[in-house]
Amino acid sequence: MEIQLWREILMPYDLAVKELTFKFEHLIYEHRSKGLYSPIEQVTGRVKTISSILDKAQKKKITIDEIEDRLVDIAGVRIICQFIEDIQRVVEIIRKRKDMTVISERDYINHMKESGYRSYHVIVKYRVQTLSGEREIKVEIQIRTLAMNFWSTIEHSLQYKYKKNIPDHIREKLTTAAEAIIVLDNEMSYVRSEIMDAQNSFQIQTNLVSDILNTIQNLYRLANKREVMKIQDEFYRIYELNDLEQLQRFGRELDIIAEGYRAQLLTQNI
Ligand code: 0O2
Repeated sequence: MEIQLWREILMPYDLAVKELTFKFEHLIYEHRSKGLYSPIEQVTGRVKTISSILDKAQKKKITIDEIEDRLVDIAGVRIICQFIEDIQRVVEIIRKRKDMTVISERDYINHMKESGYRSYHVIVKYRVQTLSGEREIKVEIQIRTLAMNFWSTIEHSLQYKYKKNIPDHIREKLTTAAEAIIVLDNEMSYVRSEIMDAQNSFQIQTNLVSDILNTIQNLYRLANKREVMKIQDEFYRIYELNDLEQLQRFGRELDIIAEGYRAQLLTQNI
């Protein structure tokens, strides 16, 4: 098949990967802007290269005509979570979504592959709109922890280096490392609530500081400059105390002050 034709075939897959990557990234944004812990830490996506598609088709004895139907990972999205518990939360989110339909799931976390590979795979159908109309694309979503991703990235590079024939002594090391990853993920689960609390309060503080700075900036247009500078100095003083409760109280008081100035301006304009 001509390269140009391949490019055309892969175009809707590229669109599906871009749209889904954006949508999952937006979920991170939504969680964080509400001061909530996001079960998704990072999202990446890729369209399989033509040579990798042909290699896989050859290995699985799939003819060129059958490729789009039978290769389910031409479009791939990878979702990285911090903790093993987050993976099921992400799977639930995917199952509930109206813009994609789950076709199948594979749990390589509870059923680790012989290689030591662990990840949760969900194959979904996803519709994209292209110049030639609507297309339904299969996308493989791989969901794994940061630690699982570390292992599989290294192992994938070694598979590539050794053309899938990784020497035994390296295989053994990879098996030991895979076991260490299981221990690491379990250990991290124990401290999950501690870490989540710390991250949540950090996110709440970040959002709060950004709101306070916006309000102060707006006050410069409404109020006397000297008074706003006094408010600003008070903000710096409280910020340095590193006490979220005091910062929240300051934020509430500032809102009342800003509201007062806005009301004053309205009465002046009547
Ligand atoms: P690439 O280069 O990542 O695209 P099957 O349906 O069982 O006949 P298939 O279709 O390979 O076989 O499905 P499977 O086993 O679920 O694998 C799908 C993808 O998961 C692979 O795609 C890899 O991305 C990843 N994967 C599966 N097993 C391993 C493993 O042992 N090590 C690593 N690092 N990744 C794995 P590709 O096309 O093999 O590779």
